Amino acid sequence: MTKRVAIIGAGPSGLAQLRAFQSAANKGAEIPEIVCFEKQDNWGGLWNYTWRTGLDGNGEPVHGSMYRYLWSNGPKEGLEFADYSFEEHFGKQIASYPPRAVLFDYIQGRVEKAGVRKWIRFSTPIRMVTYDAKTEKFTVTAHDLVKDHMYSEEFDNVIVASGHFSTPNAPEFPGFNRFGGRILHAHDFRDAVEFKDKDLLLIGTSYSAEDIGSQCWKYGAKSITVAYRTAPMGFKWPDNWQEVPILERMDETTAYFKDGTSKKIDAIILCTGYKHHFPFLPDDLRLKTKNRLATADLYKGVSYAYNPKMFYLGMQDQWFTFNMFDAQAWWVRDAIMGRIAIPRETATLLADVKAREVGEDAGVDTHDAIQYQGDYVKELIAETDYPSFDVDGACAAFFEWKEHKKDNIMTFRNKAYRSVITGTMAPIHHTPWNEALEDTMESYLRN
Ligand code: FAD
Ligand code: NA7
Repeated sequence: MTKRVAIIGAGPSGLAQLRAFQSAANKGAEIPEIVCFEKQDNWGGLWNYTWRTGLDGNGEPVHGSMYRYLWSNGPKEGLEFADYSFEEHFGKQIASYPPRAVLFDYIQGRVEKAGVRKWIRFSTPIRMVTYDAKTEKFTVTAHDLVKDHMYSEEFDNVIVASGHFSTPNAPEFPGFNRFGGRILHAHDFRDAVEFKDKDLLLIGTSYSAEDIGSQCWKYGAKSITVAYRTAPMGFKWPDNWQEVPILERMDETTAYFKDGTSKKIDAIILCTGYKHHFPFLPDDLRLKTKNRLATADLYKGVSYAYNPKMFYLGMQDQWFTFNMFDAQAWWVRDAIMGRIAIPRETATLLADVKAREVGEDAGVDTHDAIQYQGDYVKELIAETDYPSFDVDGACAAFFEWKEHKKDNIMTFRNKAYRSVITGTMAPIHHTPWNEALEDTMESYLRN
């Protein structure tokens, strides 16, 4: 009997998995039957933009955390697919920090070419997955939202690719109940124009705070105040931007910070990160991990140590994204197809996890973290037929990017990089990022 494999989610990770199986079939291999379940009505995961927040039209939690005007937060040369270059997709080299719509188009181009849409059941969230040790099968329960019909099917393997930047970590601060302005989490941020002429308070110091703050600054916020728990971001910010120690309390109009200072505020955005959240998984299959490079309990970063027939993609914190998901998907495909053997003993699998944690913890700075994840990508690629590419070249692009951000946080997106896949240099974008208020695909590609 042909093996059956369930993939949960058709974002970049799930699509990498579909492409991995299709590529093996293309080379003449007999592949398992693949069923990908996607709760949204289109593919692309977070890159599939929605104006919605809260619950969607079906009453499901909105997955999307991306906003209008989002441009890639790192150079595209760090995420390029090794089997599908930007030049192949766009017919020319393009600038290095594409807006969301451009990256969505690129992700979509590869899977359209591969012809894998037929494997996806859209508008179908997974409600539950169970495992029967006797039959060694998973039972996957899905909800067809179009027919409003729930059903269960059996699978030999399950691959969870449901992402982990959609369920907010949303702390409460004293006085939030009294504050008269809007309080939202980054997950619900959509359009910076809403905050034009406003005094904004952001809490958190990572990507969301940096980028949402920058968007709001670009589209005319009156001032940006960022409250940090551990340390400020420390970039050279514009004059109307300040970093302050953590918020102690709010009243109707004003924020009071730990250093005794205060500021009148119109709206608060919690840029406090996300939770790994798998409401469709029981205790024995559910990954519990912090957002880190060496995830808990995943052998080789993908195979669940307590049931190695269950896989997770893209659960790491991410410097590398699309090409790392590819490296993982090719490896998982080969494990499922018996080309790679996974050790049987749980202790051996957990020892691998421990070694990865020690490796990550040995790093002292972001340079080490980037190299660590680059080395992980290399490790997986070496074990499959995913086209090898210059991963160290991609690391070098990330190192340069970090320097550009240090030089000027509002101009780093005006820089260009060389593709590690085709060797071509990207053009400098026709308009500096802070002046490019119109960022459709048509306007971005007009180089
Ligand atoms: P997701 O993109 O989250 O896709 C998961 C999919 O699973 C979704 O389609 C979802 O609908 C589906 N799903 C979830 N639950 C279920 C269920 N129960 N049943 C069925 N389907 C389900 N990365 C970059 O490389 N560059 C960037 O500039 C960048 N910017 C980002 C900006 C923001 C605001 C965020 C939040 C992330 C950003 N990322 C960026 C990182 C992002 O995580 C990856 O680019 C990528 O989207 C991860 O892909 P994924 O498939 O693992 O997860
Ligand atoms: P991250 O990278 O997980 O960062 C979360 C930030 O929130 C980080 O600065 C934390 O501060 C801060 N945080 C978390 N909890 C609190 C509380 N209780 N109080 C104050 N500050 C807090 O999430 P992002 O949303 O920025 O980025 C996620 C992805 O989205 C990223 O990969 C990008 O691609 C886009 P800490 O430093 O721990 O003190």
